[in-house]
Amino acid sequence: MFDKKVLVAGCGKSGICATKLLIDKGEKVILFDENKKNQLTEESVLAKLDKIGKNSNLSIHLGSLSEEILDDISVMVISPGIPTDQDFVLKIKEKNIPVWSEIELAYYYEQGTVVAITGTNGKTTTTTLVGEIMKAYNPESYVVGNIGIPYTEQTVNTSDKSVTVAEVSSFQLETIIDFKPHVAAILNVTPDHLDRHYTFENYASCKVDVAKNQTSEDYTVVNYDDPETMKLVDRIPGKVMYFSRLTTLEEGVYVEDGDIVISSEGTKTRVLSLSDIKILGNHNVENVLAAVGIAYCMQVPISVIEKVCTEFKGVAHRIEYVRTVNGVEYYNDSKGTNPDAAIKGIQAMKSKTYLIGGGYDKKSTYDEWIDSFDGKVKKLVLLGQTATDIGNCAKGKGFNDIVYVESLEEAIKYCFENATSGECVLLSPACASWGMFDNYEQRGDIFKEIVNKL
Ligand code: UMA
Repeated sequence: MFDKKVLVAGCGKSGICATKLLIDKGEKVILFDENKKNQLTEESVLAKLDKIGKNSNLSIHLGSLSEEILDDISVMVISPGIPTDQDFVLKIKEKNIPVWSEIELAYYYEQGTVVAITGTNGKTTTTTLVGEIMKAYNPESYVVGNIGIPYTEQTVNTSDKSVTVAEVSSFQLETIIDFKPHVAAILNVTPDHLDRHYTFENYASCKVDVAKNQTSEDYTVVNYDDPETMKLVDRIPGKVMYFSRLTTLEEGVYVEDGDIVISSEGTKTRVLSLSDIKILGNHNVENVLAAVGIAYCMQVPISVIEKVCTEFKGVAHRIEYVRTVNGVEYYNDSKGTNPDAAIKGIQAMKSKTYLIGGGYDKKSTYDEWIDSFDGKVKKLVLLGQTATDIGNCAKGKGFNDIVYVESLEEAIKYCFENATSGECVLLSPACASWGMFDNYEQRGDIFKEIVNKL
């Protein structure tokens, strides 16, 4: 038990599940939200807490935090979307009140073994695939985290036999303290979320912190082909297991003669053939290689890994085929929330493409994304806060086939009226959805809904 109350910051998914967990554990909770963008009321928050309802161990504060509350707090559990330099967070830190990530709280109560997967891109696909592999081997496996299911949601279900497979973001890792996955993975690191972390170094540092509490008994699976990830390896205290799509490794998971193989302590084992993988693109080969490495470190039999990797069909919102209308293929890549992810989206297209992009401004640079158009993008249809910046960047590079629109609906309408048979329409915005949508899932769902009505 904590001596005093626990302050939970944020009434999104994370804060609500953290509160439920704490109340379940008999703690006294103050649930707080600055409530700047959404219009929360005490009633709407209570409704989100469903069974807990009005509870003598719970009080809800919306708007601003009063100083006297801070004298009665043991720890603050922070939701990932709240920047750690927000005024009220700085005040808490000044008072020497520890700030815990929501994943730290889950870990505090959790039992069983933890697998944590981070990286700029591929997290969701790899986490889903590892989750499927683990479930096939150990039915007591849970998939949680940035993937959309708060880590604290499953904590009460864990036992010493369970495995938790967590997708973890830099936002979540920024405030971990003792969080220690037995197997971690860093898939790749390219610039993202610079509006929050300010520098690439700070961002990369959050990523490698996934391994900071590991001992020599633990493993981190690392992308040998990604120079920025390789720069972080010295900071990993556990064993490192490499994976590579491009190089033959003495130890690790790699591709040889079209097969994925594991080389470990002098033994080489074939796992599956690349031609058996159903998910498209080189980036997905990397995701499978990482998943194989993680599962191997978790001592899952090769036959189970092979079977699940062969059957895996991918995840929603990631280069997801929606429908063909008048010979035009529509793809939803709403999860292309940064330029690097969006490059993978374009690379996967097989013909001339109407590309719908733009959204929330994370202070990304778009040069490499536009360079990757490589004659494949026929029209760039832009919307959202970043539309002008992207448009200017594209024009600076001599790409002038640009259309500006006000809404996703208008973007799809334009593509529908102009794309001709054999061409593709791809929603792959290179930007977060915030400002126009709640999250990338909502943006992708709305895209699919409109396309399905065409
Ligand atoms: N809030 C404040 N002050 C602030 C900012 C927010 O009070 O300065 C309040 C808001 O009013 C709101 C609440 O905090 O009520 C929202 O908290 P949140 O943004 O952490 O949202 P959650 O619903 O808890 O969702 C979070 C993750 N969101 C973010 O990291 C922004 C979800 O990741 C994650 O799926 C979920 O926890 C469960 O773990 C989404 C995401 O966009 C998918 N992640 C980023 C990404 O993938 O690039 C990192």
